[in-house]
Amino acid sequence: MGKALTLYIGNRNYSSWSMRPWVLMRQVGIDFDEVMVRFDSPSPDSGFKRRLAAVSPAGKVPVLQAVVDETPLAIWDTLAIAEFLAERFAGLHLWPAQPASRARARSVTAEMHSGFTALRSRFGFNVEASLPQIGQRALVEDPALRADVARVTQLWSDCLAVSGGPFLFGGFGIADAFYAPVVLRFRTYAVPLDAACAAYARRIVECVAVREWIDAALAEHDFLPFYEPYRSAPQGA
Ligand SMILES: N[C@@H](CCC(=O)N[C@@H](CS)C(=O)NCC(=O)O)C(=O)O
Repeated sequence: MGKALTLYIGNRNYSSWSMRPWVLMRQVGIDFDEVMVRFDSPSPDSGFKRRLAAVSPAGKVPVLQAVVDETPLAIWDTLAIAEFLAERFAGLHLWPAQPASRARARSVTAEMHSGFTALRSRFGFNVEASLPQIGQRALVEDPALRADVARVTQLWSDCLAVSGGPFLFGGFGIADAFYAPVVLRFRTYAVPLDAACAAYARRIVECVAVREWIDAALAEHDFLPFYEPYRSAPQGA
């Protein structure tokens, strides 16, 4: 029998948004089925779009299929999915229990969800790739990218100083899941980090769920040129 929750995701190597709810649920022990809808082309009538149209009108991953009041419901967009999970699994404290911490956690999560456009466009999500030279050049060339990186690291440092760690608000929660793909971007493009941020990035990569995501991404061996502005072939090919 299927599980009560089904998460639709894209290719692990390329889909940073899919990674967020997947890692969140896996890391805190929420049981779910997974369906991968593989990206095949950027075109509006791609196989990806056609398959996803049957699940969600937004045509993007991730989508969480749930049953609410005995009725099947598709919840799309990472923030809506995170909020739904926080309500349904209130005992897991996916948001911090204390109101001021919760407001801060919501702020940094929303900041990730709606911002950091330079970081997202210059440092495309690519788990398998190692692009230190591209990373260095982009940081030298692009002040908006430098500002995004500085803001992320300042935010991590501030949260860790207040909470005492090991994660942004103490235990692993929604805010950490939202920044986990940023940790992997920093790895791909070898962004230099101070000791506190490097230690946080290491703790994220050592999370069982993040490790699983990385291992599965490496096993995909997909190469989709429209997601690869910096390479014409995978490393070692
Ligand atoms: N705001 C959305 C963004 C979702 C998103 O952009 N998903 C990408 C994959 S990471 C996607 O489905 N792209 C395929 C497309 O737009 O055709 C969220 O938070 O879930």
